[in-house]
Amino acid sequence: MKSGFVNIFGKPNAGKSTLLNALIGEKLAIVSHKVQTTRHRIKGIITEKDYQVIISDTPGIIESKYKLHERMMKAVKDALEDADLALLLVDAKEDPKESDTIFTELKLKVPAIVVLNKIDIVSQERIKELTEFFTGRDYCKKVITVSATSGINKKKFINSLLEFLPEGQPYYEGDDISDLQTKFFVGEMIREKIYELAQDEIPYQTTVQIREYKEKETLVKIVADIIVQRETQKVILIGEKGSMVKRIGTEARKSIEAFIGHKVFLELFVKVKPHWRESEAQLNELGY
Ligand SMILES: Nc1nc2c(ncn2[C@@H]2O[C@H](COP(=O)(O)OP(=O)(O)OP(=O)(O)O)[C@@H](O)[C@H]2O)c(=O)[nH]1
Ligand SMILES: [Mg+2]
Repeated sequence: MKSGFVNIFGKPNAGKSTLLNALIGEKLAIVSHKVQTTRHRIKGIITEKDYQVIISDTPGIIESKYKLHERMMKAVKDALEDADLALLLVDAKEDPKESDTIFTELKLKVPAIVVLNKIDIVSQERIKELTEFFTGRDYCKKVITVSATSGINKKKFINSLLEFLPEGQPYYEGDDISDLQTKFFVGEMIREKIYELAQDEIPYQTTVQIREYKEKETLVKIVADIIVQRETQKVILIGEKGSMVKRIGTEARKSIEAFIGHKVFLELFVKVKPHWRESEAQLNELGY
């Protein structure tokens, strides 16, 4: 059988997480209109009779400003190392030169497919122009065009990857669709609502730590800390009479219930940990 790692790379906001979700058919990775949403490598596993494809979403490639960024770029580097095939995702609305520079600097040792995304919001002319731009680049074996939000023909997409994957044994047994635990996804779903509801810099200064995850008879009880860097951010995230954290909690609970298929009781606390993004010890403890 064909078996291998197909890892997605690209600038922040290109739609990497949206593409992973579309291919797996489950919401594994959180998505937002803000940049730098994804902070970890997230694997989705597709197992069929004659192939196993492990698709990885990665953080958008950026210059590191904080230790947190360094951890994010380490996730990208790890994914570069074990890839059998790279999917280089491009936002069709954006200037292709920036992506081209990034892809060249990756110095890929494996074949790569350039995937032009968001073709639903550009003209045919533009798609043609971009296809020509990337065709013939050293790193590019072929160009595929998609709209990750408008539905992808999964079978056709996966089939176009298989020719680049080696013959081998499956890496994962059973019918799991990811290697990560439910707890991770729960934290991410809370973080997604913060990206949706909090303004400006706050999402970037925030992380989530799950303190308790208990399966009871009728529901799952989850206690989580929303961690920020400053007292002022804590005040904003709590909101007037707790309105903000309540809204985050309600929205996140709905996503979590849909994901685990169980009723959930979710309790959120907002805590300050100054400079958590800069501390190796805290980043370790917070799962980065
Ligand atoms: N119109 C349109 N929007 C899209 C498409 N794919 C993704 N988006 C939107 O683009 C934004 C970014 O999507 P993400 O999947 O979070 O992007 P990402 O590459 O994972 O971003 P980071 O995690 O920050 O690196 C979201 O608002 C998506 O809804 C598409 O095909 N068409
Ligand atoms: Mg993402």
